[in-house]
Amino acid sequence: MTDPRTLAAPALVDDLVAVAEEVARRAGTLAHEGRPADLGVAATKTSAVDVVTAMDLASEELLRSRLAELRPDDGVLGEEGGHRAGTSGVTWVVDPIDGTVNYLYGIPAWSVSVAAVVDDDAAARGTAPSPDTWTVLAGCVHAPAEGRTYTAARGRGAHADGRPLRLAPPPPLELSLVGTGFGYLAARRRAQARVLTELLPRVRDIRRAGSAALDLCGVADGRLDLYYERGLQPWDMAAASLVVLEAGGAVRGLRGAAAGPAMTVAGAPGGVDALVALLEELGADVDDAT
Ligand code: LIP
Repeated sequence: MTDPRTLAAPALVDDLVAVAEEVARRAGTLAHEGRPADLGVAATKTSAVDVVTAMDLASEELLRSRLAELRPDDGVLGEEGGHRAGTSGVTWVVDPIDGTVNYLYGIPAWSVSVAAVVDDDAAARGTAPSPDTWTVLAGCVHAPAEGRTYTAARGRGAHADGRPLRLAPPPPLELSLVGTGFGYLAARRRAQARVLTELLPRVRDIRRAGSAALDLCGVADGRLDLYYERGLQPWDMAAASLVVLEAGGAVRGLRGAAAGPAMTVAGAPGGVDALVALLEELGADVDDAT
């Protein structure tokens, strides 16, 4: 049994966040400085618009090899390479390029996301760690093209380029700037568009930046008041969810569930309560049939 309290000991989480930042910066430098002028789509996943570039693959390969050097007994769960279990109780959850479409189009809003988690339930099941049962111990979201780096260690606070982050009290929903994102499948996007149509008149405005990790970090540093998205993968949200929590925010799902693929809502606690209630009323955690 991995006691998160032991693994969350200050000395360990400080070590883990230092490793997270070191490897995220290395992969970010590779992707930012090594981006080829003729970058194209190397492969697609769930649809023709769910793309992978050669740099996604190269970034994850670098993350995995450096983590193996620094933390050889830990597991890894990555967007492109899947899950490899470890023996230490710690698993690294990595997104080599979050915001791949932005990266492909030369839009700077993309990031490398690296988190260290423990998840005894998943280990007992022999499965990859999951947002509904994991404890995130440390994380880094590094956005080299935007010149921003977010870090968080459990119980040790969240920082943006070394500056401590603390959420302000939330504005009322009608004065809130709300971030969101959309899936890659038409049936989901149709349902998401309907929810957006109902939500837009009831908030200050909407922003769709294209990187969940940077959207979540935007909540922590005040560039957004709230964020919601249906369909996030564990690697999209692992590190940035800790940044929000350590900045005093809340990260939740709907109907009492933990944040995860069904729905992720983030912001100051009172603001999250109001948005969750509205998203539940709108049935925002359901897709169209086809
Ligand atoms: C992206 C997310 C974004 C979402 C996109 C995509 P990827 O992750 O960060 O919030 O709206 O559809 O899932 O695929 O670029 O790693």
